[in-house]
Amino acid sequence: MKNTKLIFTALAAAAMAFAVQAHDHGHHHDHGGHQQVEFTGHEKQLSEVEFSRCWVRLVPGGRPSAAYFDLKNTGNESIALIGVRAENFIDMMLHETTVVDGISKMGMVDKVVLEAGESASFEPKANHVMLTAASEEAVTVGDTVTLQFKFEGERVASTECLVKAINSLSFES
Ligand SMILES: [Cu+2]
Repeated sequence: MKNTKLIFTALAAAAMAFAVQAHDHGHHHDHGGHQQVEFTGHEKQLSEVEFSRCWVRLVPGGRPSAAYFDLKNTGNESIALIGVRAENFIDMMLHETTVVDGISKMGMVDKVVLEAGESASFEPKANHVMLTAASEEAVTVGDTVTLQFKFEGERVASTECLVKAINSLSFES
């Protein structure tokens, strides 16, 4: 009986440690069973999309960082962003932040659809790419990293992103 109690205590401690870690980003994590999108390497280039002002807010210590950018569908058909990856980063996910009853929550986004000509901004307190540096040495403030995005229809596009310090608020500041 005593052993059972010990196991429960250990589980509770682990759950709390995760909650504390998630809170460092200022949100609550909800990863409810979503799969990360696979990149096969056989995708075709999507040229009808334009990325700009991409930057990464680098959080040290193996904790999740976030990437922000603007994108525009420059084509005549709708496009759907479904995944992202970058060298030297792990656990990359499309996320959105929503505020419910004054509490900021974060959850996975399956896809972001842009109609022809439409633009979208990934920015603090809204949509963002969650990503974690593969190691303390892998990514440094001032680096330029390439984010590769996957779209429905086996298409990919990429953009260069500036790695900025944890206290940065936007691409410019
Ligand atoms: Cu997030």
